[in-house]
Amino acid sequence: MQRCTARTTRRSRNAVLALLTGAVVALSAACTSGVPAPAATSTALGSGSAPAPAGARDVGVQLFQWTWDAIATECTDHLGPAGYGWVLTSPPQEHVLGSQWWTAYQPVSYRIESRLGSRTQFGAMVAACHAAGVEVLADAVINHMTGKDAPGTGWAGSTYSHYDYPGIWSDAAGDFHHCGVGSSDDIASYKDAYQVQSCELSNLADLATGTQHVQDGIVAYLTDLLSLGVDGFRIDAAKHVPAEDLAAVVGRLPAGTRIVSEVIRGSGEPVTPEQYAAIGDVLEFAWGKDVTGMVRGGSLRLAAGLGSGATYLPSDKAWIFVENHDTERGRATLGYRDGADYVLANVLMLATDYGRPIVYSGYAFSDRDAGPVQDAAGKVLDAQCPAAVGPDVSYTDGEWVCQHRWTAIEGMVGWRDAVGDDPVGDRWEHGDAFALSRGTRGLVVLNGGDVEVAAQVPTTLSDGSYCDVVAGPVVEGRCLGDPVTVRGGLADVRVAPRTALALHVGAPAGA
Ligand code: ARE
Repeated sequence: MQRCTARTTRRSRNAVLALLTGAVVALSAACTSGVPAPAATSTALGSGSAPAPAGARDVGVQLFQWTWDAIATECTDHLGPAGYGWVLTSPPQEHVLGSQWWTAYQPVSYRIESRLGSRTQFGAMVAACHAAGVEVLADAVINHMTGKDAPGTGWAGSTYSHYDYPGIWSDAAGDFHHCGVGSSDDIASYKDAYQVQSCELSNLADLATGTQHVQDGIVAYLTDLLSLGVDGFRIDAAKHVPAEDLAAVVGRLPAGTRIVSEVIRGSGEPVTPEQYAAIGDVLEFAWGKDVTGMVRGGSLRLAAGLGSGATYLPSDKAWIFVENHDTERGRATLGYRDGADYVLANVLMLATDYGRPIVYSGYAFSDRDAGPVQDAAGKVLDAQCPAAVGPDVSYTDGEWVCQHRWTAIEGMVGWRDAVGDDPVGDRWEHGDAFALSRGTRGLVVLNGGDVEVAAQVPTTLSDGSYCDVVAGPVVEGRCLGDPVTVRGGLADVRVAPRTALALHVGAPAGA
C-alpha cells in the first residue's frame, strides 16, 4: 500500500542515518488530487474498545485556534490522506472581544459566530472533513459564561453583563451558582468538591447545571452543533460540572454522540476522571505528564508501559496526549521547543496500545496569553504551515507549528492505522534502546541514549525491505525514509541517539 503524505518538507536527521538530508520533497500531483478521499465513516472513533482495528483511523488532532476554512482545507489536503480519524476544533460559540487566545473560553451567547469563522463556514468545514473521512469534535464550553465584570458586547454583537445574557441566562432566573466562599466566589481549594463544582473557575460565571432550565439551554446548544454535523464534543471544564448534571445533558443527545470530558487528574482531589467514565470518554492528563519525565530521563521503555497501572483510566476510556493548549503554556509537558524529545514522546503515544491518541498542533508564542495572528478587526487569519516544519525548525512567534505534519508524527499516524488492534508483542532491550512490536504488522525501535544503536532486532514482520516512516514517507512507491531489511525474523537497524525508527506492513520500501 502506498501512503500519500501531502506535504512539502525538509528532512533533517542525524548524519549517520541521513540518506536524503537536505532534500526538499515535493508532493506529487497524485497525492494532492489523484488519491480518492476515504469514504466518510461514522465509526472512526469507535467507543469502548481501544485500540481500533487496522484501518479504523483512531488518531485525532487538536488544531488549536485554526479557522473553520483552514480546517476544511487541512482535512481535504492533509488529515484525510495522512490517516487522521478526527479533528478537535476550538470553541465555536460567540465569545468576548480581545486578542488573547482564551477569549474563546468566555462565551457570551451560543451563536456559532466567532473570530474563527461563521456558522456557514463551520458547517462547510464539517462537510469537507467528513468527505475526507475525518470526524469533527467541537470544544463545548458549557460550565460557564464570561468572567468579565464589566458589561460588554460579544464578537457577534450580543450584549451582556456579568450574570445576565439577554434571552439566555440571568441571575434572576437562578441560572448561576454563587457559592458564598470568600469575597469572590472563586474556587479556593480543589480538595473541596463543593467549591470545585459550585464556585467559580477564575471568575467565570458558573452555570447552575443542576437546573432544568440550564440543562435545556445546554442541550439546545449541543443539538444545534449536531445539526451542523459535528460528531461529538470535548466537554470543557467538565470537572466543574457535577457528573450527574453532565450525565443528564448527555443522556438527551443522540446515541453515539462522542463525548470526552476534560477532568484534570489532581493529586488528592475528590473530583476524579473516573467519576465521568460512565458518561463517555475522559482525557487522561497523567499520560502526558508522566511521559515527559520518562523521555527527559531517557527511560523510554518505562514510558511504553504507561497506562498499565491502576492509577490511570481504563484504556477504553482514556484519550491521551503529549500536550494540549493549556499544558503547552504551563511548560510542564514536552512541546515543540523540545525538538527530538517531543518527537520521541509522540512516537510513544502513537505506538502504545493504551488509550486513544490526540496529536496537538498550535502556533509559536513567547507570551502565554498571545492569540493567533489576527487581522485589524480581530478575525483570525487562516493557518498556513511553513514550507519546512519539524523538530529542527526554529519558529517565530505567531507561526503555525503544524506538528501534525511533522514527518515522524505523520509517519506514525500511518503506522498506527496499519497496525490497528494487533497486540503489543515481545519487547527487546539493548542499553537505552528498546523495541516494541504490534503483532505481525509493525515494529518501533526507540533510542533514548546518546550513542547510535546498530542491532538486529527480533520482529514478526515477514522478510522484506520496509521504509522507516519516522524518517520519511513512501511516495509513489518510493521510500523517502530509510529502507530497513527484515530477514529471518530480524530487522537490521541503525538508530541515531534520541530518535526512533518505525516499520509497518503498509509501507514497504519499494524499488
Ligand atoms: C482568563 C484569565 C483569568 C480571568 C478569566 C476570566 O486568564 O485571569 O480571571 O479569563 O476573565 C482558559 C485559560 C484561562 C482563561 C480562561 C477564560 O486557561 O487563563 O482565564 O480560558 O478565558 C482548571 C480546570 C480546567 C481548566 C484549567 C485552565 O479544572 O478545566 O483550570 N481548563 C479548561 C481549558 C482552558 C480554559 C478553561 C477550562 C475555562 O482547557 O483553556 O481556560 O474555559 C489543578 C487542578 C485543575 C486545574 C488546574 C489549573 O491542576 O487539578 O483542575 O484546571 O490546577 O488551575
